[in-house]
Formats: sequence, C-alpha cells, structure tokens
Amino acid sequence: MSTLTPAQLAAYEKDGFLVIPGLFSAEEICLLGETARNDRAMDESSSTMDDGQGNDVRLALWNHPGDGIYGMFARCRRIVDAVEQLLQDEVYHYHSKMILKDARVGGAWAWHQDYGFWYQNGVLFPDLCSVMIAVDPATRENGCLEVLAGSHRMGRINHILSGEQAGADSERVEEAKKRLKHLHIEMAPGDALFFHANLLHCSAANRSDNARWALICCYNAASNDPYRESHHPRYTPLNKVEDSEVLRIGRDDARRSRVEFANLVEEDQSARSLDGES
Ligand SMILES: O=C(O)CCC(=O)C(=O)O
Repeated sequence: MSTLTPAQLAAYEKDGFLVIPGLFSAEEICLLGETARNDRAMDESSSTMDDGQGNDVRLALWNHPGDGIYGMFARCRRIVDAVEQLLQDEVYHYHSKMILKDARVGGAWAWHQDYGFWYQNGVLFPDLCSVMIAVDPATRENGCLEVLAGSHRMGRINHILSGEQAGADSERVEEAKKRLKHLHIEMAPGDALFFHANLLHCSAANRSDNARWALICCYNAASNDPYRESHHPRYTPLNKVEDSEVLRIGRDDARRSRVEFANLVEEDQSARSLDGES
C-alpha cells in the first residue's frame, strides 16, 4: 500500500527525516502513555546512563514487538507500510524503545547516528529507519529531538565512547553544523518522525517540569539481514496488523502491556565495543 506522497518521499530523501503530524489519535496516544506509565515491567527493565552532566538517560527496550499495544504501534500499517516505502523493501522489526525522559532529571543525548551503533551489530548497509512517536509534547524546554537536516548523506561517521555515552566524532559534527540546518523537532502527542539511520541527531536535557516520553520503533530492510548475531534480531518476518488494532488492543486491559523487555545492561555491546576517548 502506498501511504506517502511523492513530495514526502522526496523530502525524506533530501533531509533524511519526515514528520507526519497527528499520525496517531489522542485516544491511541493516551492508551499508549497510560499503559507505559503503569507498566512496572517497563520501569524495572529500564536502564539509566549518566549523560556526563549528572542527568539520567533512561530507556526501556524490546526486540520483538509482541501482541500488546506497543506491538500494535510497531506493527500497524500506518507505520510499516510507510517505512517499506521509504526503504523500498520489506522491513522487519529491529527493536523498539521507550525513551523515558523524565521531568527535571531526563538526560541529554549526544550527537549520533543510529547506524554508528548498529554498524557494530553486523549490519552491512544503513538501510534502517526509526520512527519516533511523541507520547508527551516534545518542546525545546523538555529536550525535543534535534537534527542536522541532510546529514544522512555524510555516510557513517566514527563514534567514540565518552564516559557512559557514545557520540559521533565531534570535529565532523561541528563542521556539519556550519553547512547544514540544525532543527529542533517539536512534536505534539501522536506526531511521528521518520528518520534515516545516518541522520545526525541529539537532544538536550529535560530541565522542565514536564516529562518527554517517546516511543521509537526501528526497522531494518529484509535484504539487510545482519551477517552475524547481536543483541538485536536478524531477519524475523513482521506480521503487520490493521491500524484499528491499536485501539482494540489498547482498550483491552488484559492484553495491552504484553511484551518481553530486553536487558540492555547485559546484552548491548554496540556502544561498549567502540574505542573510548579515555
Ligand atoms: O529521545 C531522545 O531524546 C533521543 C533518542 C535517540 O537519539 C535514540 O534513541 O537514538
């Protein structure tokens, strides 16, 4: 099914990202936020890193989308058909994560490309796409995502471990900033940002009184099956669901929070396998 217009496809190709306002309704997002905020397993599985400035970068991650509301978001046609159009291939679920950027303590993310990490997982091509869905309003004040438009065309940049966080080579980022537009992507709940695996992005700490949670679903092209095992899945067929399943499962208290969280601390070696600065 074709969901994106030629103009949207051209914008993604040029800028490396595309925002679709209101892709999810207020009720869908309310059910997602309520499920996540009451999800003890998500809270317990979440891992926290120091951002180097004393704030907490906290997230929960899962590899397989599952049959709960998180899975319905990740598997629904609204997203998956669009990602298949962008990557021009069948896609599979590489993982999803909830970014738990809490009020006042939510930490900053350094400039990076997602492929800077995923390269370490035996993924040969940057044929991956992430979809960030705003659960809370994302503003400059609470640390919305920032991007360098068009930076996906720079190819993969070296990533260096500094403290607990890895980031893209800062000399390249500073030069890129002189030539590319630095944009703050403010989003309303239900808006979706599709972005290329080589797009440079970061976010500031949340110093506001408002949480900024977001669901990010990541996909890999089926033809880009990693050549070796890692903590994220190799090609696993994705069972798409109709868009109406988001509400149907979201309204079902017994089913909506079903998913198996990953243990990031033990399993994720992609950042730790990078050379460190110190
Ligand atoms: O949500 C954020 O502020 C940044 C998340 C991010 O960059 C990522 O998950 O790669």
